[in-house]
Amino acid sequence: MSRLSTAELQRLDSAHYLHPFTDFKQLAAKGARVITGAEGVWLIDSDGNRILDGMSGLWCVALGYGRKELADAAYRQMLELPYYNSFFQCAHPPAIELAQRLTEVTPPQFKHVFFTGSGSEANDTMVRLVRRYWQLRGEPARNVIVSRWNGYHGSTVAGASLGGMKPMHEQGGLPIPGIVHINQPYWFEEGGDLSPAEFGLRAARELAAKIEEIGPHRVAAFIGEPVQGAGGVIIPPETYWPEIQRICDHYGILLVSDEVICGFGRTGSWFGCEHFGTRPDLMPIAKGMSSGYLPIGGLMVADRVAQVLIDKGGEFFHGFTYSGHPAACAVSVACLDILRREKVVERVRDELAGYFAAKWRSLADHPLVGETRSLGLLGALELVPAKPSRRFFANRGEVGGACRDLCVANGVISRAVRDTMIVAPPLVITPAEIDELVVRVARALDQTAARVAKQHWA
Ligand code: PXG
Repeated sequence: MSRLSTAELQRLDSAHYLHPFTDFKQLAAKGARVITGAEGVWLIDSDGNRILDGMSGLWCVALGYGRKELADAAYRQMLELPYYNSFFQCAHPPAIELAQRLTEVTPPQFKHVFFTGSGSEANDTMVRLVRRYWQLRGEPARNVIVSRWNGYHGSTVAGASLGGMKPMHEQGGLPIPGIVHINQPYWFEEGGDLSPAEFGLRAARELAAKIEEIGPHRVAAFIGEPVQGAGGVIIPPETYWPEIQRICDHYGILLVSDEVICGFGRTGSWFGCEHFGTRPDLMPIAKGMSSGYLPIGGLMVADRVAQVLIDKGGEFFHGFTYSGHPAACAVSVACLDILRREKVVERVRDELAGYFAAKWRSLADHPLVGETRSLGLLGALELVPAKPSRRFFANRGEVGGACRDLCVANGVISRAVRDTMIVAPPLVITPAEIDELVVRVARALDQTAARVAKQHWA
């Protein structure tokens, strides 16, 4: 298949393949970028270009491409037992081993996991499990889950409902009942004249106000990403998460930390909740769990929740054909081995995060850049028409889109969320490759500035 020319691949692609999150008509006119190979942090496209993958695929390829050990783990497991399920009181060694190993790397309250095939399924599982928990506790009226505008929790019906992406809600009558949203802790856009610390408290206290509005006896849980990823690498002020934790404790509601992006070292801690000092009851996980080599996700369940589900008995009518898929579990175990052996998380925390932060911050001098921010190996730039100001371009999104295309033309993948440019490179990136990433983004910024001037965007 890869022997076909780029033009032929693009023709077949637009003839038959409906891509995720894509304007099909626009893509057919333009032709897809076809990626044919990859090594380390570098992608290779069908024309032989080498592109630095500043997004780790979709935030998942933490260990970089071409890891033979992960491929071998899948191969060996596929020969031994390619598939069996965990329904009907069955189990198999890779799922058992992974379940135990996950409890070694997650915070101490977690000793149980429910496996899924993706982050979206992990969040669907969360909704059903949280509601069952409160039923078993004799409080079935507690079924409302509070989430945030511009959060992202997946694309299934429950995942997209939990997410706060209005365009997703508009396509298909979402959110489903029992899911409500509060504002996000996005100081750059919504902080007004408040300091980040004041704004963080105000954003968190919207949770208390929402709980009072709904009725405390009806609220089951609050969900948030430690750092909003798809929403634009929104790093909340330091005051935000401690106040959220306090409010959850005060009202006795469950705290769900969606670690699909932040988990497994992305922030420089094993899990984002550890960086921000919260004690979640549930953690959806995926992506870095297998470094993206095979699809797998899960829901970590804290003891106080798991114990109710176990002690009260009765069947939990939920699960997927591929819950705990043996090959995916074997890859995930191998992935955890590498993370530990190579001290990947410690290296992000002690070496790479600081190096990346300094380099990334240097882009703040660029005339288009209104703010730089980073945490671990997550970075964002806000593109603005005038400095110093937190005002966005009138044609919001167009400048970001242009910058993203120019990044690719300069051999680096960065993602545009409206006019916020974001990166999340593999956790195994070297300092020299960080230099290269920043040089390429800087070049794209210069070219974007030239286009902004030419088009009189303001
Ligand atoms: N939770 C979070 C926090 C996520 O970021 C999901 C759940 C859903 O996971 P699955 O495996 O079902 O996709 C995600 C996924 C983007 C982008 O463009 C982000 C995600 C997925 C696809 C694209 O930023 N995040």
